[in-house]
Amino acid sequence: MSTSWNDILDLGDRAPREVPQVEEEDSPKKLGAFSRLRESLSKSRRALTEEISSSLFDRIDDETWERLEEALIYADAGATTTASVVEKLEHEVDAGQVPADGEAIKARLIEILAEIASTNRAPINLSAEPAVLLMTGVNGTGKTTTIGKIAWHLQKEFGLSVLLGAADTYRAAAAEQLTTWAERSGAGIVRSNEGADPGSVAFDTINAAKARGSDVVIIDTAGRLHTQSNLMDELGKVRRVIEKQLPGAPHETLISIDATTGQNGLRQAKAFAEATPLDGVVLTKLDGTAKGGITLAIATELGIPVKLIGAGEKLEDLRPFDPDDFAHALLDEG
Ligand SMILES: Nc1nc2c(ncn2[C@@H]2O[C@H](COP(=O)(O)OP(=O)(O)OP(=O)(O)O)[C@@H](O)[C@H]2O)c(=O)[nH]1
Ligand SMILES: [Mg+2]
Repeated sequence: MSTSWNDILDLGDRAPREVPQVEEEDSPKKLGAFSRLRESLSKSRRALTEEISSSLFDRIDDETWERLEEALIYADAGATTTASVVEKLEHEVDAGQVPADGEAIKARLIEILAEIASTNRAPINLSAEPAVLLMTGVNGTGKTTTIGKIAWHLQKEFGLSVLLGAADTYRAAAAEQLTTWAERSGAGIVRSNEGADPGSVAFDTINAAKARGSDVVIIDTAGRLHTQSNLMDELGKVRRVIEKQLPGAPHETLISIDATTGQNGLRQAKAFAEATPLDGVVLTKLDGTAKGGITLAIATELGIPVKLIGAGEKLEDLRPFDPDDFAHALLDEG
């Protein structure tokens, strides 16, 4: 079973609301969504499947394991993950735990990859009232777009009231972009002038949410400042303001990682993880890369679960991450 939006969101005790059937133009076409995703992931798939066809395991010798290793490295799974996957599979085949048969080995490989991708799996915690989601990540990785899409789902599909906070005051167009998404999704927005203190925007947003009784607050942050340490300091400040205004918040901190940047994206995430606790990853731009294996490296090296994946710029292209589907899609197995 695929992971649905219902599965990936922990909405706590909120009573389900009567949500009118969405019939807008931009309503995700439910039936087409999965096949679209598979199509978008085709580059990642091709990369691995060209190497890892069933015939790879027809004759099992050292070269088999070397080729599997190369394929995983090429797909950006990273050296640590690759070594542990290949070692495990080779051991199980040698020990006779997995029959020395191409299909059986491939099936076990998919299982192992899905297990890794399930590391620390947890839903997005929006159970508090109001729930605060803090969005972080390097510039251009898809923070604002992702916020817009999440807000859309929460408002239109779950009938929740969402308030966005434009705490990216560094870039002039940032608040504009977020406002467009607020209008589209029916969310409210709190914004200030360019150059304003991001902490004060976060402060005002939480206060407004409390006053209005909003269900969910989503805070957008800058992805670039003069220096990396400025960025991390500012993020820490915004977080502290949120915490002070609403003890226990932020309840969920997500980082967006651009899958096309591969191991570099992983390094960025490590730097963020040192500066602020992270609860989950949004892996974007999977449509533009052959390297979806970065999901596995994130799980092994950061221990932070991928919760959402973006495989395109349209609303329906942001999907809950499903480890099992992902492992199958990587190896092109239905
Ligand atoms: N192809 C593709 N493009 C995406 C995806 N997600 C976001 N984008 C595009 O990436 C670009 C940057 O996205 P933003 O949401 O503005 O990124 P950001 O992290 O907010 O960037 P800053 O505000 O500069 O820090 C936009 O053109 C998005 O449409 C995706 O999954 N696939
Ligand atoms: Mg942005």
